[in-house]
Amino acid sequence: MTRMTASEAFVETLVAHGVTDVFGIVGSAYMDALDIFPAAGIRFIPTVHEQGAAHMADGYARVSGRHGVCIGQNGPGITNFVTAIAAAYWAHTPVVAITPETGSTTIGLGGFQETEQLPIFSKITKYQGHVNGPGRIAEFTARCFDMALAERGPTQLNIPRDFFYGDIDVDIPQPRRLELGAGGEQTLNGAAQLLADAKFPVIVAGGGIIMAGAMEQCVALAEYLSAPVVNSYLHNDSFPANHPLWCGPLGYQGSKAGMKLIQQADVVLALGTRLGPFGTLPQHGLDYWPKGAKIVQIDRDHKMLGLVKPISVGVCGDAKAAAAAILERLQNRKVVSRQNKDERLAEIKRQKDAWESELTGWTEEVDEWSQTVNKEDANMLHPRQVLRELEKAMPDDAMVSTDIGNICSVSNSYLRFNKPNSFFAAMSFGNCGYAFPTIIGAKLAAPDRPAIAYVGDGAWAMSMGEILTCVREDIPVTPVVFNNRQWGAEKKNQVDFYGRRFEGVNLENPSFAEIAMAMGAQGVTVDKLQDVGPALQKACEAQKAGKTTIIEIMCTRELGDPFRRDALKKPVRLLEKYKAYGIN
Ligand SMILES: Cc1ncc(C[n+]2csc(CCOP(=O)(O)OP(=O)(O)O)c2C)c(N)n1
Ligand SMILES: [Mg+2]
Repeated sequence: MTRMTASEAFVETLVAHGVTDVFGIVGSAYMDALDIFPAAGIRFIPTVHEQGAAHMADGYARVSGRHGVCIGQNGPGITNFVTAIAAAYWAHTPVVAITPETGSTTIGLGGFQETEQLPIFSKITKYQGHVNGPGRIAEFTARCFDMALAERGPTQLNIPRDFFYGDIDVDIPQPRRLELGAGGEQTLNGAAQLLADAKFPVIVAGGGIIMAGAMEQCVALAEYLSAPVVNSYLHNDSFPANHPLWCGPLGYQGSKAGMKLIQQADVVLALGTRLGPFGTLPQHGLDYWPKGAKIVQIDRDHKMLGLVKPISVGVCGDAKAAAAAILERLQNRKVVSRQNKDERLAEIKRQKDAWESELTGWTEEVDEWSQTVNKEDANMLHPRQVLRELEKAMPDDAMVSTDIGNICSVSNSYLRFNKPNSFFAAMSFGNCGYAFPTIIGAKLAAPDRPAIAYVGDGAWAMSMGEILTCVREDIPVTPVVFNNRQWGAEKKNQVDFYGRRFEGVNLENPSFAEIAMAMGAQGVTVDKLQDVGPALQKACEAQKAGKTTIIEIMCTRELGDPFRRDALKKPVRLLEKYKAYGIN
């Protein structure tokens, strides 16, 4: 045991767990520890808003596989984390949110910056460590770091602010890494048997492949079975897009090829995916989920097995080890799909070719609303054409984050990756304002990779303050802002369901490019299609010189399919005064 102060024990535990970067906003609550960050080799990255700090921690962790760490002032600094921690929860990201709390001796008196901080995060963290005295600060700190990786999600380290002070005798706990296995013998054998008998196996490649580093094993298994592979919703980087078996993402604005192929499956291998309900909703008018197929699901979290879809076999195991174990069981046995692979490969090619040419020809939306506004917005760019140009100009090894919105959602069809840890969408929590701070965190963790965020204009205004973080901290990224002068995704509902009665959806915007320049970044406005690709390439090139460039793209107000048709109903009004509002 070594005698040290509680702050020293806390900081030494961060060091022992490999922490080199912490995002946050300065506060008196933890200043005693912050003071020694530089001497410990920890960089503190001050942000504009604590939500930004927690999103940055998320992006940092998602690209690197290491913890992302954020810290703030007790009370308001900590409540500002909430949305971003909820987003990290549904992205399964190992973020450690350090939440200094009001002093233990005055708790409950309603002093300054006091709120109960544990209940607020109880449903959006995998573990909450509450330090109950200076003597246990290192133990709880270490446990929060271990749990974030073991449970794959954010953890909270709550520290009453007076517990940073005082002398303690302590051994700094070293990281404990959980070693996961492939799963149980019986379920692995059952999975192999179903796959061996399958005539048309299809693999759903989930986020678990990325987190487990299982892409190679997934490719090997897919090749052995000659099985089409679809990405689970918003995990477009779970299987190499340049592989002939890749068929694109399922879910909102996903690949019709992938959907038409999985529709034909008699056995589906859901590898490293919880099969989230939003990700398998009908799309493009296709109710594609193969209800008659046998489903083999592999997830490291047993609570996800069979939760959303009925399954035939559930393997509780690591995606990498499980994929390898199943392949081993398939070798040297009769595998039906190896006999009929030529037909399936031809079908994959047919569906992919058809979808690619449909996408290429799909330059604008053809519904009545879109056609009407497109006449008025004749000097603006069609989002789909913009997205295709961005796709073509995308530099090698790029990392892309996407926000929530109509144009960002349509981008799902145009974002393809050959490497894991490249795509950071807002995932199931779906909060506007996710993409920009997240890519800043990712860039800090992977400074040599081009970093791009796709953001709608509404979401951009919510998050653009973090331009200052890019400029002040020299973290160069490239936000692409789709300026369509509306909260488009929600406007689409008013078009489809509420008789085009527009309430709160139209936006009057300043020049975002000029704002960016006033904040010390570079800004360009693009209103010609031929300028889209070069603007992206130039901005990514500028990242090498440390420059952040905002690319503001002037888009038409046309709108792609809505998020979900199942979630809204046609308006019914019974009272006379609201009668006119009963029309859609
Ligand atoms: C924090 C938050 N507030 C509100 C919403 C509801 N919402 C979903 S999409 C959307 C519109 C997004 O507009 P914009 O960012 O301009 O993108 P566009 O749809 O126009 O492409 C809104 C308000 C949300 N998802 N998150
Ligand atoms: Mg918009």
